[in-house]
Amino acid sequence: MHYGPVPRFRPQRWDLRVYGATAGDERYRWDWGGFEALPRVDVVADFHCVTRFTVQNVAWRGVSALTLVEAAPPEGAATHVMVWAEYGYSANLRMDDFLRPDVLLATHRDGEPIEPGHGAPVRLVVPHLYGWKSVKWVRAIEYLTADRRGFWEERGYHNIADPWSEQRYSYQEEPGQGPPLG
Ligand SMILES: Nc1nc2c(c(=O)[nH]1)N[C@H]1C(S)=C(S)[C@@H](COP(=O)(O)O)O[C@H]1N2
Ligand SMILES: [Mo]
Repeated sequence: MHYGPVPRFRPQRWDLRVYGATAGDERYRWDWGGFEALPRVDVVADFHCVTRFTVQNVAWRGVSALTLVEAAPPEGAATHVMVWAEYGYSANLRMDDFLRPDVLLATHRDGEPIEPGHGAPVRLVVPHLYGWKSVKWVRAIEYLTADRRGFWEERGYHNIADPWSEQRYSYQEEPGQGPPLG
């Protein structure tokens, strides 16, 4: 399930960038070879789609968000991240949600490279939040010092997206759970 076309993966052109509120205003960039050289983790997790289905016990493999943040440290004031995909799709996350140990930039699902329609070559997996936070075709991470709404969070979906509290829609947000809607 996604908005817009499925991008074609061209390894020579692909990169992953980290920018925004980094320590010392550094900018980071990994090309495909550099990204493939990062250490891998395995995570088994359920996947919760907002339209109520849950896929259980998916085996993901990829680079832990913690590994990426250690390699590209944020400044102390960074509170949130915006995860950017091809074609401008985005999702915002609290830094604490991004840094949960089972959050990863996945390259493999159940032992196979992720399929193009499911986010190849790299997708975010955030098992503890609704599926629209699990950005497919990730190309950049932006560190933020104030929260900002991503693609669906601007269009009526909940800013936090915790499935255990059924945080589906922005009208359910309590004061302080998200920036004002534009
Ligand atoms: N780049 C991008 N990532 C995206 C989306 C999208 O439209 N574009 N849709 C999200 C939504 S709403 C869901 S439910 C999941 C679906 O992931 P799947 O297609 O692998 O099941 O991807 C999420 N990631
Ligand atoms: Mo979704």
